[in-house]
Amino acid sequence: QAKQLNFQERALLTANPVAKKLLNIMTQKSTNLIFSADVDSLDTLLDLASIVGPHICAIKTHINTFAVENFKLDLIYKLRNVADEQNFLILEDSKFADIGNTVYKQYVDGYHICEWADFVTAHAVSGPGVIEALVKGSGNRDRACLLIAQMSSDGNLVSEAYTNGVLKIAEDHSGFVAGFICRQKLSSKPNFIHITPGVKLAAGMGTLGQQYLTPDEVIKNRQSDVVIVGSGIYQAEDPLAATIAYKEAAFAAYNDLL
Ligand code: BMP
Repeated sequence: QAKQLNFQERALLTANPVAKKLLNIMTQKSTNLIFSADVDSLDTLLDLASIVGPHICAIKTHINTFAVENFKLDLIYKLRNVADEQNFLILEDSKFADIGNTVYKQYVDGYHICEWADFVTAHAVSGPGVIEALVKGSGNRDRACLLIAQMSSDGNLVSEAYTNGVLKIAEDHSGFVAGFICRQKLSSKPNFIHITPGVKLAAGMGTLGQQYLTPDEVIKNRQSDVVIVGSGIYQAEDPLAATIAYKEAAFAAYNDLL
């Protein structure tokens, strides 16, 4: 098997500042684990972030899932501080999918995502205008997006041709696209980071159509770079112990490939 470039080597080949930061953090902290903090409140999210922070390279949020009644946006700026102190990035999983003009408003005005999220997810279904909107909304901040190239849910409509179209758009906008949300390695270009949700230590079917793969399957067999774990951590009896278990499993699988 040909020698793979490690994260540190790939950071040197990456122009996007967020992709570079992520690759460097993964090297420094020995972790290719993103925690998907799909909890009920921003207070709980902040508590968990402080506990698992040393073991993750990024936290993934869904800012529009918190009940509006007691929503306080200032808490997300506290998360920004924790992220800076503990050296992890914030990935807001907005899955932008509209025309550029609407995406610009969602990114800049709605929840001020451009201010606090290092990177965001986007569908490419509407074409490259979504990326152009995010570039415009980012201004001179260090920002990036991940394109959703494949999905983990049962019966999803993503075809091979669609995935190939997403790759083409990413290549045409590689200054801003840091990589992909995907089920396996899709591109041999070292600057693109492959990030995979739908991960649990026990593979199988989850609730509402979610399909789980193990960290070993995702990183070693499918050669993705990073795993995203949500309920495997926040539903665990001991979220810190679970975080460490996922971190060690995913990083050992990465080391096995080198
Ligand atoms: P969990 O590990 O609890 O199944 O959470 C997975 C997370 O990843 C969720 O936040 C979900 O929105 C996200 N996700 C996914 O599960 N599959 C995809 O294809 C894309 C996602 O962003």
